[in-house]
Amino acid sequence: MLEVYLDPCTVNSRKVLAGLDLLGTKYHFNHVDYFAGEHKAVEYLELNPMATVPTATDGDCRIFESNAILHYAAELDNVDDKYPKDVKTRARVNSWLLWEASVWFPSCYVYLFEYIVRPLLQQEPVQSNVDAEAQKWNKLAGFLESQLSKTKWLAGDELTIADISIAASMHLHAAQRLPLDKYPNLKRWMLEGIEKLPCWQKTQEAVNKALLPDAHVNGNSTVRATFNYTKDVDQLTELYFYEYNGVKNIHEPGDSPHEMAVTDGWHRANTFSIDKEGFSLHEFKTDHNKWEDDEAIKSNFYPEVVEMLKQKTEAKRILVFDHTIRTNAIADKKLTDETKTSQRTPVMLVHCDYTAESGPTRVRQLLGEEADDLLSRRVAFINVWKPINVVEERPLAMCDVTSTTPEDFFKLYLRYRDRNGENYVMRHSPKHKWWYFPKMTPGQVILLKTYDSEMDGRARCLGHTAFEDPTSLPDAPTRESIEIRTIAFF
Ligand SMILES: N[C@@H](CCC(=O)N[C@@H](CS)C(=O)NCC(=O)O)C(=O)O
Repeated sequence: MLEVYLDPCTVNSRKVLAGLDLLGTKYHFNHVDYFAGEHKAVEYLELNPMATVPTATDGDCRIFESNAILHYAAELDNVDDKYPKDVKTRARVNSWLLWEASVWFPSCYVYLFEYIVRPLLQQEPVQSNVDAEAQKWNKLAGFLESQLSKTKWLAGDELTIADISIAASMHLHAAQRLPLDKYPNLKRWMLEGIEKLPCWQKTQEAVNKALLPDAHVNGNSTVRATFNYTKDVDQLTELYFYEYNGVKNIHEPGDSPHEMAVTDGWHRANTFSIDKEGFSLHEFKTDHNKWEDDEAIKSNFYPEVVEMLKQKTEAKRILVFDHTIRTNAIADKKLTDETKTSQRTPVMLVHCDYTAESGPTRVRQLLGEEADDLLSRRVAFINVWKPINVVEERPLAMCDVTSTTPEDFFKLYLRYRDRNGENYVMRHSPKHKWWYFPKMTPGQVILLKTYDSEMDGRARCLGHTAFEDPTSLPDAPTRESIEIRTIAFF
């Protein structure tokens, strides 16, 4: 069986999926998550050291070029019409396939990158890059136009894999802003030929979902909910974790509730990064299921978290130092109850777990003599948030760091009987952009950056909170989740 390794939203992967469908080839699909960088992971590099998708294998045969995968499949299944054996027709098909890989794909990719990839990365398109490519792209499009003014498909009057190959590079032609109106035959071939093919239509949805976020943001994907910000008053903001009768007029956090829009992040789930937005979402499977057993969590689950984080962050060392299980089964317990247990109710307060001071302090508390050396290099605190059941109520929301400024954060002093701590709470700003992942499953985790020593413009501090989702059903099962606190040393 042919094994294919690819991400259906990328140009050359889509080419292979649509092409294999057209050829009727059976294959086994292996998802390589491009936006999560899985094509750069060690296991994938063993398969394809060029770190590009797609790759295919058949037994000991490895094929690392998308067009070669289609050649192979056509030969394997002896599909004579889509990759004709007739020498002259085959030469025409091969010419287009080689032309596609060497000049057409690189030229169309400039448009794809500037108008689709950059906006996904929240960057402005660099128009001068498109302008510099335009003359070449128009020359290439003119060549296609001339062929398609003579024949229905590229290699003649029959559809071949050459058509799928050439179409893949321009698969998002509208969003790529390719000037097709100037090329009526090319446009006719694409809109009335390619886009009507079942193999093409079947492969469209994955592309739209990953690359055209706005096409999927509909009225239902943004809800309005109350977020508990804190008023910045002329007084310290404090939270006592014990009954301290001697203190009067304490300014407690969470006294500035605001209704905010919170957007479903699933349509671009693969694109969030802990260094940019301050959080990221990943698939993460574990066999561990003894969530009531703290010792088992430490001995079985912590090591899996360490491995996953090493892979996702490229940190040299990961220290997992505690965890909290959140469940409403203990909802009657006040947030400030004195308790040694690791079980708490979801926190309904916009906050970030560390401040610029408390991050390094925590490293010193936990690592003693090693701390000075470790703190001389980059250190980041990353929380790993994992549902234990499907999240049907009180989801976690993240305040996109690109919508915040350092001035939005101020200190909350945490008063314990035997020590003081501090974290950040946030003042409200209408500029804040909130994200959440409704119905997130136990097979997924969110990484939250709660401190970073690096001050080069990357995300340092992520405001987050649980919130009451107004769309949750009244009888929705209680949300249960685990949050693991870690430090990454670089
Ligand atoms: N000529 C190769 C090109 C493969 C290629 O460049 N794939 C892109 C995705 S469409 C990729 O994996 N790029 C790697 C990267 O962006 O890091 C083929 O046709 O398979």
